[in-house]
Amino acid sequence: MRIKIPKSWQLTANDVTDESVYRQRRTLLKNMGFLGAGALMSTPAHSLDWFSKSAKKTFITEPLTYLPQSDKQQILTPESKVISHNNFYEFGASKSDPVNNAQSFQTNPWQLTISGQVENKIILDYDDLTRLFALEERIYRLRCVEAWSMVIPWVGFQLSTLLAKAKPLSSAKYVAFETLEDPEQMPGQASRRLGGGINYPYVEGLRIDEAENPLTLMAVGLYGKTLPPQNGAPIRLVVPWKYGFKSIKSIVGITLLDKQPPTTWNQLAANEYGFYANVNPGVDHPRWSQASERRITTGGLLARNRIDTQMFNGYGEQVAHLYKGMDLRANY
Ligand SMILES: Nc1nc2c(c(=O)[nH]1)N[C@H]1C(S)=C(S)[C@@H](COP(=O)(O)O)O[C@H]1N2
Ligand SMILES: [Mo]
Repeated sequence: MRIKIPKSWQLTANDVTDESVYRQRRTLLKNMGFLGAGALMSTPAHSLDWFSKSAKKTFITEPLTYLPQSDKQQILTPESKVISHNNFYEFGASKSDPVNNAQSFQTNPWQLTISGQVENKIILDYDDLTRLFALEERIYRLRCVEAWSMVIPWVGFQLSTLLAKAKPLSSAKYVAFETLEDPEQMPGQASRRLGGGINYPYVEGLRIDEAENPLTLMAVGLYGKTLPPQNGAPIRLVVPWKYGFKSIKSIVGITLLDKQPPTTWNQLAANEYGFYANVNPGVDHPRWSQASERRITTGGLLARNRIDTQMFNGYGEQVAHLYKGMDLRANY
């Protein structure tokens, strides 16, 4: 099932100015077998196994750029920053820890189980994650609660297509997500100090209508390549209208529930991190303002990269209706 997104949001890569978009686009097309050999040189930083294996399946060849008007002239966050400035506390609590500590993380074999209040329980293995779904490339903003943001070309599929295969029962009102628990591979789980005091596994949740919204993506790649471990390989959630912590990485379990599930950051500091976590410039974090953000771009001291934060991270047209009548100050 594909739900149409309003036209104003469906742009092609030509609407984004950064030249690297085109280079990356060509790399992706080449890997998918659409460009002749020798069309360009590419030395990918990480494995392309999934994409080369899935070359024959349906793939929307132009990326869908889901950016608000104010962002259309913005450049993509360079790949080098997307894969080196991360929050993934299982590999350490500082932004440079994940890239340094996650490189030998084993993502194959993998098992993702969809269970709970469903008609069909589903278990997907590593190959299924991309083989079973038509992959799309989508450019989304992602804003961290710590007030930095990026613009990232993700590769993935709509969570709604996976949920539809599992057939949620009418009693299913929430979707809970769980990250792998493996302290032997994840130093932050082995040491409370390294792991920022989180009780693992990392868990997240969405209301079922949020999970089924067409913007909610299961990402298996970025910049046309298999997802690097520090960004949540082999499969992670991307919910672009919510603060980054909702976009849980390296998922092994999806459970349909009749009640709201606990979430990691809410358990750690309930007054700072709510269940909804919708990007909202009007509701500050208790310790800092949420009115503006630092867009991570090509950087440099002279980069003018402080921008106003937008309600729902700019995706109000797609999601504001989900919260009609709700007090978003109380449900932060
Ligand atoms: N399992 C897990 N998922 C996680 C996190 C984490 O620490 N553990 N950090 C979250 C936070 S706070 C953010 S901002 C995003 C960052 O995603 P990125 O590193 O791909 O930009 O991942 C989210 N998903
Ligand atoms: Mo975050």
